[in-house]
Amino acid sequence: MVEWSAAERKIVADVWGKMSIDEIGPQALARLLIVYPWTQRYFGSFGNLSSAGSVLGNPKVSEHGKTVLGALEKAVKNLDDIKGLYSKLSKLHCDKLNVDPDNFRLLADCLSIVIATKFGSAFNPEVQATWQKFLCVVVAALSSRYF
Ligand code: HEG
Repeated sequence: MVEWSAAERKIVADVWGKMSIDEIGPQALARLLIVYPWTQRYFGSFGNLSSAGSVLGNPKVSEHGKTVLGALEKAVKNLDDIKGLYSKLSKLHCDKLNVDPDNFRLLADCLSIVIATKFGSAFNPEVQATWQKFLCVVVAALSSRYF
């Protein structure tokens, strides 16, 4: 069971409070699909992903980016049981979508880069350390069905 200090809880809530799901979600998913193009294999129904421009302008990518961040918001609000919260989602990604779990970490990294770009110096090492811990727990929870 993961322990969260009061300071860590505050940092996670503060980072989340400064984020817009509608802005950050699409950007993070688009980055994943552009920087790690093999991740496109899971999104065959999303239409044109053939260039960075088409990924960035693809409405299905934007919509799904918002869905992913919507799920992340639930984790922000349930820090003490992210594993339980994501058990069904992990099953879906593992059993049905067959997503390679390495990709969860790649998306988490893309998300951190998008946030760092947006927050600038406010995303200082202490904030990053806590945010990284949060994403680590999210990735482990989403991967739980695989192991
Ligand atoms: Mg996943 C569906 C969350 C990483 C591929 N993803 C979903 C859904 C949620 C979600 C909430 C909708 C579930 C439903 O319909 O019941 N995904 C989610 C999170 C993260 C993640 C929180 C990581 C932080 N997903 C992820 C990655 C890939 C992927 C890395 C592939 C590289 N997800 C994926 C696909 C679908 C979902 C292919 C189905 C999309 C669709 O058909 O609309």
